[in-house]
Amino acid sequence: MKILVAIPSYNCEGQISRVLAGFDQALLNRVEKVIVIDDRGKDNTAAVAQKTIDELKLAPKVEVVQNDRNLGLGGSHKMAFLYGERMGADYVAILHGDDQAKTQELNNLINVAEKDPSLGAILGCRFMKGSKLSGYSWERIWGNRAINVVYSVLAMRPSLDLGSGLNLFRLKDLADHAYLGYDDRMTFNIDLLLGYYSKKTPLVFYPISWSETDQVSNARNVTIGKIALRQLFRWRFGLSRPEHHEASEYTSSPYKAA
Ligand SMILES: Nc1nc2c(ncn2[C@@H]2O[C@H](COP(=O)(O)OP(=O)(O)OP(=O)(O)O)[C@@H](O)[C@H]2O)c(=O)[nH]1
Ligand SMILES: [Mg+2]
Repeated sequence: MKILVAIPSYNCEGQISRVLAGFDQALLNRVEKVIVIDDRGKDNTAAVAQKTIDELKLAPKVEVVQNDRNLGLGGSHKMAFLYGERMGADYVAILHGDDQAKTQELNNLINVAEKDPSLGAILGCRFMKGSKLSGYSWERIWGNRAINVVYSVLAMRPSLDLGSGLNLFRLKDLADHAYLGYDDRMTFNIDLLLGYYSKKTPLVFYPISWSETDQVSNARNVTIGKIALRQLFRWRFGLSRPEHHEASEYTSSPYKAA
């Protein structure tokens, strides 16, 4: 089981060290490679990540790459999936660079994939039995829960989280590159989930911890909520409109410290 861990990071200089400190030798032994993806934010995420890698002696398994332009959260997923494909990985794990998830809980998702290799995705879930939320506003909790109910009813499948910051994806189920047509911004995971539903890809939700401490929130909840409902209704009535994108748009380069 060859796993690439990708850490999409945009203005995460204050959190990325904590995320990287979560990679102990035992976890590193379970993965092939870890890339911190600096998505061209305005801060020193890449330099701070590189300094942490040097201090914790995480190289060569852990390295920093910079997207060749700001690709967005969705675009960063696409870049990571293509990167994983090129290196012959079986799975890509996505871990947000803002330390809202717990790096060590990646072990739990890998355990599930090892137990059941037929699963196409193991999705970290913030809103189920066993999930641990801290510092997360009740508006966001109930806003997410409400949309999850609407999704579960219309998709007729339990939809317990539309996109957390800790997930494990099997590349075999993504070989059709349908994801290239998905949103490049904050609702990529929603398009991906609906795509899995269309393809009847076996997937599970797994409880994770999720915290809000010193992160700068970029997510515009109401806007994302509206897009989530619009995407669901388009999907339900067969009116989904994939965007036209080429794989060549999603490239990155190894980070070179100045
Ligand atoms: N906002 C934003 N985030 C990006 C971008 N590229 C990568 N990311 C990363 O995508 C992840 C999710 O973005 P967040 O803004 O934290 O969104 P969120 O976690 O859904 O919302 P919060 O709970 O407010 O943090 C973070 O790790 C970001 O660093 C980008 O272009 N814009
Ligand atoms: Mg976040």
